Amino acid sequence: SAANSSEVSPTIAKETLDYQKIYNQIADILEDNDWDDGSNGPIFLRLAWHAAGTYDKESKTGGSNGATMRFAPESDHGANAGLKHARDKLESVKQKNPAISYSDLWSLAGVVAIQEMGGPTIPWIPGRKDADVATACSPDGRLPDASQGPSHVRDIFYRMGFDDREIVALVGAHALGRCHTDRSGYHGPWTFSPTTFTNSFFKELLDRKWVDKKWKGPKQFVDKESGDLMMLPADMALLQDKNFKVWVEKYAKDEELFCKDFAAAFHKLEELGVPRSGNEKVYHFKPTGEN
Ligand code: ZEM
Repeated sequence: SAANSSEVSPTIAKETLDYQKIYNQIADILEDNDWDDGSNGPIFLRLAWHAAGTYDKESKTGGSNGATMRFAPESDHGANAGLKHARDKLESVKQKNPAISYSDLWSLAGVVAIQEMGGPTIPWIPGRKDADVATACSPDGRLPDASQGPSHVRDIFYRMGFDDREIVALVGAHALGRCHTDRSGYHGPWTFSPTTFTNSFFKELLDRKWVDKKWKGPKQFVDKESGDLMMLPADMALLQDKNFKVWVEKYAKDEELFCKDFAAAFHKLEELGVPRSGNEKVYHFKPTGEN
């Protein structure tokens, strides 16, 4: 209320956090992982994406502000299976920096993951506030369903406010990480370099012959030649739709363009639903290799 805000003492300096230091602390635990491909980078990125990708531009609900995935029912949504590993892993950084909100911590972890795995610099702005009640949880069904095709993918990302070009750029994150049968039910990595940020998702998608995987699991694709790589039905949507495919082809040819478009789209994703005045300081972090 107005009365409350006027009671805030101007003599109490607002705590300023050293975000590069927190960035470095997250970078320090990135390889504290002895399963998967030896990196928490991909799952930190998936956490940041699932926190933000619940945004609905019409109702202006969802998004990374609030960190509502800490609470059931959102923590139990099928799409979020496995993300507890990432939330728990980041707890040590929260303990060292109690003043950072979980919502800032998770979105910053997405930036650290991308940059430390060799991706572009992602501009980042702090100031997200955690919701303290579970009633603020996003409804289930806002994140994309991997079993669906182009129109579903488009509907989901248009709801957040993205266009076709941004959609394709964002899904290029599937250069990183893998699917886990005990989480999503799908299996395998998209690329042979799942801990390095490259445009290889688009190259593999275009260049390989993709066939139905013969197994008892959900419908997915496997590359005919090696049998080691995978695509989700929703990944194949980017080839099936001609307006998506234009961008798959551009990004497969031009990694610099992909990195530039991805950085802008990912920054936009992390800003969805976060109240801003326009005067905020924008941070550009140095990868730890350059400190
Ligand atoms: Zn993903 N993603 N994603 N994604 N994703 C998975 C894993 C990862 C979709 C999807 O269903 C799945 C974006 C878009 C879309 C990452 C980042 C981003 C998995 C496997 C599935 C099923 C989960 C598991 O089993 O562990 C669909 C349908 C998408 C849109 C059409 C966007 C956008 C992303 C970031 C910008 C990442 C990094 C992973 C790997 C996680 C890991 O643990 O290795």
